[in-house]
Amino acid sequence: MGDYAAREGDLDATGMRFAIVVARFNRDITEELLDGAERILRKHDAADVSVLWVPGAFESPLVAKRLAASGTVDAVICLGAVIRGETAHFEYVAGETAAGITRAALDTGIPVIFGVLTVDDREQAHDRLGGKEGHKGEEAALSAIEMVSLLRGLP
Ligand code: INI
Repeated sequence: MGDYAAREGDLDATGMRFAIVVARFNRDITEELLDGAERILRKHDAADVSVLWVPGAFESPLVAKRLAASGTVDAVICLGAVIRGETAHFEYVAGETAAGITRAALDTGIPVIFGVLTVDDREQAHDRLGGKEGHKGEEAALSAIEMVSLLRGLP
């Protein structure tokens, strides 16, 4: 077994600082994602949580990258909702948002979490807000805490 075999981050967010970048587009949905993420960060004793609103999910990578590079946060959580049935350019918005979020994390070395729902319709979105598919805002926050913890233990 190697040095890093079976290593996992834990969920103690004590002292951790987070930024949440949340899209105003489909705000009824993204506010619920935000509520879930904030609830989890509070529950796990995060030291600081800043919330930044952007017009749509497409704008989130730039803000996420700026924050991640600033040295002021340990992780960034991007929240948004892109609904296939309501946009002809779903693939562009969803795909470029995902690519940009990935790039922000890899360019900065800071976890940037993809908490963007990419769904066919509103019903599927609600299934992911505490319905049968869990709560994606809560899950995004848990992923952020775990990634900060894991990276702190790596060289
Ligand atoms: N932005 C979203 O966050 N979700 C969507 O479903 C969406 N649709 O349907 O188009 C959307 N578009 C706006 C986009 O994110 C940008 O704000 C806009 O293109 C300006 O750059």
